[in-house]
Amino acid sequence: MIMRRYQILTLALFLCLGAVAPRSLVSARKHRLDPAAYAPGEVIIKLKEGAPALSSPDQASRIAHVQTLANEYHQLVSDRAPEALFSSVASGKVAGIIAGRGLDRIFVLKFDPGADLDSIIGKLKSRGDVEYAELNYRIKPAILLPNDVDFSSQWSLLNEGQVVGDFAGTPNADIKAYAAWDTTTGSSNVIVAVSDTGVDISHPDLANNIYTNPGEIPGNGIDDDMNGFVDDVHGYNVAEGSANVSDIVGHGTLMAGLIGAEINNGIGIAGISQSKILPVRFYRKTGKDPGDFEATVADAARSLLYAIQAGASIINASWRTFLTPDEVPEEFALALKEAVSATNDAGVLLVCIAGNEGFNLDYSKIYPAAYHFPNQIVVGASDYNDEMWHPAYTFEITSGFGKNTVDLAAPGVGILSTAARGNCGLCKTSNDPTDWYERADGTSVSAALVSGVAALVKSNYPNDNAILLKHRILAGVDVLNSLNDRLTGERLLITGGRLNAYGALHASITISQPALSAIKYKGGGEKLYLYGAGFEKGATAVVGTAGYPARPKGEKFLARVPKSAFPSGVSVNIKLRNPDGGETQPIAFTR
Ligand SMILES: [Ca+2]
Ligand SMILES: [Ca+2]
Ligand SMILES: [Ca+2]
Repeated sequence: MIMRRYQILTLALFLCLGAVAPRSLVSARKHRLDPAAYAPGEVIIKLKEGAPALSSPDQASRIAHVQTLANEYHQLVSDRAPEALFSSVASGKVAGIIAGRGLDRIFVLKFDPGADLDSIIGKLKSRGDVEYAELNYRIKPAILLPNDVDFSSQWSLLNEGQVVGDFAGTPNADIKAYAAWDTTTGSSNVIVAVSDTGVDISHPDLANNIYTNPGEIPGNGIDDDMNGFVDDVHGYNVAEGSANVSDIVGHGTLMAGLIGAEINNGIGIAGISQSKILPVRFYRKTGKDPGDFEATVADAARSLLYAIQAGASIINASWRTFLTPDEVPEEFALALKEAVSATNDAGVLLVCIAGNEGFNLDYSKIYPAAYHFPNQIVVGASDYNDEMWHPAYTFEITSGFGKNTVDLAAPGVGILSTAARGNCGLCKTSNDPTDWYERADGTSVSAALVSGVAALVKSNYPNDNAILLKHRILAGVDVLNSLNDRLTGERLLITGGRLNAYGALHASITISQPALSAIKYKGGGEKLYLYGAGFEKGATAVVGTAGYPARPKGEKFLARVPKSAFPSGVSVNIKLRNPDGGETQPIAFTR
């Protein structure tokens, strides 16, 4: 007995140290990055507004200018020209957001892989025309641990206490999907982007629920709908600029099945919402081996922008930056942060993972989870007993957590989903369709379940913006003591709860009700003034479908909005959105 108590105390001390230590390590180690954490020879720069390199109107000469700029510091390798973060000229809401955030001023410079990037970045930062310069960090999908345990049902959707692996589950430790489906099984008008390693779009349990771009003719080499992407019929491959969204790892196909595998088709599994899956692949293959693939922050940022452009309401982002928390520099991955802020501007829900390393995200920052934009929802993994995902017989936790950072938990252990077919890490080579499924563990899985529930909620409340969807999901959770720290009883999650699909559909939420009485636009200064009542700090001016940060200026709020958001003679709806998701009625405005 005494021995046992001693062990528990030791563990408790260890856990405390684990929670506190990373802060000091951040400053001590910030310059000793693992070379695997960033793309060799690549630097992301954002130029300041009015930088001479931007003066040329066409993209090719801008790129040439940027190359000249880079050449001042290092001889570029000739076959690796700089790339604009967004090479194509997008239209509609993305154009407004890109201009508003200055995302069109971001470029990826390509130096010799052996170049001293620290020194180059230092010099670039000291220039008057450079807003920031940083490494192009790598991204990884949350490691999935394929789980061969054979059990017959999808316990996460309905848990009747069945045996899961070596353990009996707890009845009702599930997300109440069956109850939710009495209300809705999801609308095909809702698009969920799977920002990932690709999706096997011909999988028989997915094919009918894959998004089809109505304006694009496949395979003719023409951008028929003029959205800036050639032949993007079923999503897009932003890493390679092609229509090939096939899954090179198998991760994205698992996510797609959890969100939207076809229900009642007599095969396989039931996805949560019968909505449309938009594959956005941002990983590229780097060799023939199934493990040869990679992606960077620039690729991930492009995937988020493509998803907005294509009209997604929800983006499943089951990936994180490659760094370990003790390597996180203070000003880290600003280009990714700006792309995430663009998803917030666009009012798209971004579902993020808490990671599979047991980090306390309040201290150990992984991204995009730790950015804290209002449209982000951060998900940890729970098990079939409604405890945080943990190894058997220990007090450790495998799931990321954080009572100020991680919103909720969702099932993430032994979850069955669709497997991609072919030669890739998690792919199936069998010809038997009943084999085209796989069990997996991880916060990736948990995030996908939240994305599926978000799609159900959006189907039921089509006018909800991302923040309201998030409110409903968080208000609907089952708050459970079993999710708290098993030693101290302390909360590990913001809500202290596990996802509940039925709860999300039926929760009542209270939001602010701001009122817009007038607007004024001064095109010369790109200033939009909003007058009214009930505006709150952190509000967004929504122009058409694009959002721009609005700040208090005396009694009114001011947003900087480019003239391009107001095409001359065209009526545009303007409203204000508070950080809690409450929106004013729109005012129609014609410049
Ligand atoms: Ca197109
Ligand atoms: Ca085409
Ligand atoms: Ca099915």
